[in-house]
Amino acid sequence: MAKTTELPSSAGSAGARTAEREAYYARIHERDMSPLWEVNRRLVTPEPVIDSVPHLWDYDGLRDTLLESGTLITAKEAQRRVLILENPGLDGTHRITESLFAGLQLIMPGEIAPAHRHSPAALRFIVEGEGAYTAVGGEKSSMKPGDFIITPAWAWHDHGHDGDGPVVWLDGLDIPMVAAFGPLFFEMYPDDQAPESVPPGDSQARYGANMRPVGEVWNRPESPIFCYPYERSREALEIMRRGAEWDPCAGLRMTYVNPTTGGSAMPTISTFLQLLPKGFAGATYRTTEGTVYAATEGTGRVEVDAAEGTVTLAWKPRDIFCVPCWMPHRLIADGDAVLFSFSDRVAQEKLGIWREIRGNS
Ligand code: 1HN
Repeated sequence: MAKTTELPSSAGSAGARTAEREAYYARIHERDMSPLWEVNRRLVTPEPVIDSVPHLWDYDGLRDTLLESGTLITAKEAQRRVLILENPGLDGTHRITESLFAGLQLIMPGEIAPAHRHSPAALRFIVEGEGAYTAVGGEKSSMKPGDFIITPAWAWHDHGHDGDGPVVWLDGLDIPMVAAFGPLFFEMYPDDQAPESVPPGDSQARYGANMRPVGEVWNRPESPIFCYPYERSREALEIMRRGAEWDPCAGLRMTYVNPTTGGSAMPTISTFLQLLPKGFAGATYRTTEGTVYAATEGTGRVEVDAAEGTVTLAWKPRDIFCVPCWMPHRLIADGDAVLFSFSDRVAQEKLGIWREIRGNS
């Protein structure tokens, strides 16, 4: 087999490149080895070297183009009619941050996106339209703007649309994380839709009413609730704001939880909803998690201190933007504003690598 590793270049080298050393490197290369001391400064850098860049997808600007895909290909043909949000710094590698995939999915009235399952886990955050539904593990859930829906790893799922007008949602998947480990699996269901085996609302009734069925064991890593309606999450923020406990960096930020553990609703992706009050000017915040934001209410901007200088992304409802790993940033709101977001925080926490710096210290 051809060797894919390169001989180390002199950049990042620890010592002088003598002819004797070079000859040695060539010899060990033939034996599928390389000298750590020649590469370690690039292999493990003093600070993260991040390729993704802060970026915003302007929904009003891209909406016509997204809807055009509905005239080009059916949901069934495409399986999933998704426009991938490609981070401009990541070279078309189908990632929005180093570890996350994101896309905007369109479904038109009467369409079905056929049932399948895959090892990456997915989340949906509904951006526009009503009347569509998703079925996960045999349970149907309607989709309304602002709802957050989980499709766990390896769960059968299909989507459909019985209403009028286009329905669009943001898909977030942990594909790059799963790919880094290797075990990508995908399987089509033999029919377009898996049978409805559970009445709609069943998981909400079992686990979403501050109770749980006595004697029932839930030992899966994701939340047994797979739809978190916007109405309820938004109301929580509205009631909590009366306490005025504003976090200097994040305003009022809540994370979606698995009610059986109190931990993250998804095992690999953290999910959040936050309220920034009118005139909020956040303190500088820096975290190792790359974050994807979906703006739902109000307008504002984020200032991100990237390597090339400060980038300002001005957002309005339905815009999607991302803030990469370890870039200091500040959130600023004009009027009251609400942001949904997701990141790889919970995965990093499990690996013991998550960090944050609050303020300028
Ligand atoms: C997928 O199955 C969905 O089920 C959305 O809606 C986006 C991106 C890559 C691979 C599978 C869906 C996806 C996906």
